[in-house]
Amino acid sequence: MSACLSALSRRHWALGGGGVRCLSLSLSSLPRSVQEYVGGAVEMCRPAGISVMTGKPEETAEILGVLERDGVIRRLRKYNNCWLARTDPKDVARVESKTVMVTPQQRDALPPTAAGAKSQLGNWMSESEFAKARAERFPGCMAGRKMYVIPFSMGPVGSPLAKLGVQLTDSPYVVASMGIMTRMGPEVMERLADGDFVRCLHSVGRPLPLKAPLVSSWPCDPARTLVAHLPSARQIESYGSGYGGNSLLGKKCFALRIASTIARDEGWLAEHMLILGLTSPAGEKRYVAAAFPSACGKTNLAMMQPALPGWKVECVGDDIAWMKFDSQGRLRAINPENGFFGVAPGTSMKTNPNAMATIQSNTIFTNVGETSDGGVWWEGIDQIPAPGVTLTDWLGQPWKLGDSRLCAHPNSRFCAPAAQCPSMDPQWESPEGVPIDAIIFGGRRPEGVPLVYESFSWRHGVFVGAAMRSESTAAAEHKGKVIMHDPFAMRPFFGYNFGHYLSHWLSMAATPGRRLPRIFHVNWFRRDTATGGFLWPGFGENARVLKWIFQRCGEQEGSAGGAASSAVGWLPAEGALDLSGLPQPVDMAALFSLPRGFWEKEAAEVRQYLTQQVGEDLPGPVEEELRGLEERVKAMRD
Ligand code: OXD
Ligand code: MN
Repeated sequence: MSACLSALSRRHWALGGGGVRCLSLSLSSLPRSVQEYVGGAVEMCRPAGISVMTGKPEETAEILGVLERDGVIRRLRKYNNCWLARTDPKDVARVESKTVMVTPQQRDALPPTAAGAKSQLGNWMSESEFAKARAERFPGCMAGRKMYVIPFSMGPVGSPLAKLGVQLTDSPYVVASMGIMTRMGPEVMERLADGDFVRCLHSVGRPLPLKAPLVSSWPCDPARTLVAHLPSARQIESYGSGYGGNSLLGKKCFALRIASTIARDEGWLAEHMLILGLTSPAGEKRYVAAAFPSACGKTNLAMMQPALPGWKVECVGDDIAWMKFDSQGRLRAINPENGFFGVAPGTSMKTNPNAMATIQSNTIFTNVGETSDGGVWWEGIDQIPAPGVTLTDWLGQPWKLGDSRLCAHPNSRFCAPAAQCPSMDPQWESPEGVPIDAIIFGGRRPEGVPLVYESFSWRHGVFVGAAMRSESTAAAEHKGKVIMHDPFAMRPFFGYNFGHYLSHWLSMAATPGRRLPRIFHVNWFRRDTATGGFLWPGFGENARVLKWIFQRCGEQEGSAGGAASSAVGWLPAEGALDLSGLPQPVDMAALFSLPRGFWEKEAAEVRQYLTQQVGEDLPGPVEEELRGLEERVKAMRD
């Protein structure tokens, strides 16, 4: 046994069999609290070795070498340092049904539902059930594998808004991906010494020797996958899946579920939101944060190239925002991530040239198709393979254009460093965060919901967030297209009771002197009822909507200015939305119509949902806003 571990093992754990080898950095150089955490995990998981990861390029190259040797990734020779992983087809998405919050009382995690209804706002597991589930999974789960210790920061290292974590994992794929998605390195190590950290344990659940062969060289245990969160202990334990959303624990598990609990306790917000900077032709700049459920084009919006001459969009983040009011009363936001874990299908030079530029180097692709000249391919990439170039699908099978099955899995991903994106905002790593002027909620709504509207107030905006619905997505295990409730785009990511979350949002307005961001709702996806085609061109043309939002932020709150009041909120006044130079005519009447029958049904649906799912934990002010909508809809003319 090496010296670095012997001191630890004498104090904390005894090693059986051949002992543990300690590679790279010595464990004893880590703070005592980290050593203790690692010690406990080693005792339970019994790895064959430990590596403490420092994030150095040589170390990353070594990890990629291990993955290539084991057949987990293949080099994509068309690009620079890009790789393709194909997973076991049973491990391709977040598994919401196996994602649980472990709290002393169910009410801590979930509002009480109406009799007999199952909560749609997450899953709760009791502490005793979890202890049993853990004991059935983790003991010995890393046998024969190495445990990697990854100290990381969510947020720019040293930012007052950043938080630290330590992930222990037996997956080198996770190590390589965490190296892209988070910040690692000596500064993190230094800060760990005097700070608290979120404890993140992950195992693919396939100890060696294997009892059954791996599928696609991808270790996982889908039948027993469990992604558990213990918010009061600031702890995550994930077993059985190597797929990003379940295994890169800094992302959804830490930066949303655990962080939303920390944010509630500390008075800030951890949200499923992109952050972008918008600059007008006059050089004035505003930042907005926007919450969309998965697969609504968040990454495309965050990296948009505006179709409006003179306007500029710059990206701060594409998925998660941590936001806190500063001493001047401004809401400041950071992107806690350091990379993009974006959905590949649909990404092209037309839809997102900035993403396409970002993924030309240092990128790990998962479950996309491959071209015989060492490139990637997916549905919607908008590229015809050169003559003689053949294609392989995400399952490793030959594939031809026109085949009925998909070439790339609909939830296939690219994992790429944010710094490589040509449109990153100069302030994207600013430690104090960027000032947020507007918050946008949105969803994929084929019917009834106008292109854009503004809430009447912060309180009304909180209701608009609570009432969000969207067509379902491939990012989770749901099948088919249904309009699902997805309040604040956080339905799969709440770290605590949604009713209490709403109260927390309402409480942001209680402190005097704050400049509350204005709240908007957008829908790029309304369809023509006759033809079924989209009514709005989307993509770069969405800058027209952002321009209106920008202008509204400069007008007095509650004043008409460039807006007209409606039953749902402020709509752009006649002529206020810049339509100059639109490539094709847009049916504005259809895009902004508010069919009374639709809104009656929508309000009734929202009432039923909030009554059934949030019950007595629904804050009074949100219920009053719902009543306000119902009354305004009743007063609508046909
Ligand atoms: C994601 C998601 O992966 O929201 O970002 O599912
Ligand atoms: Mn997301």
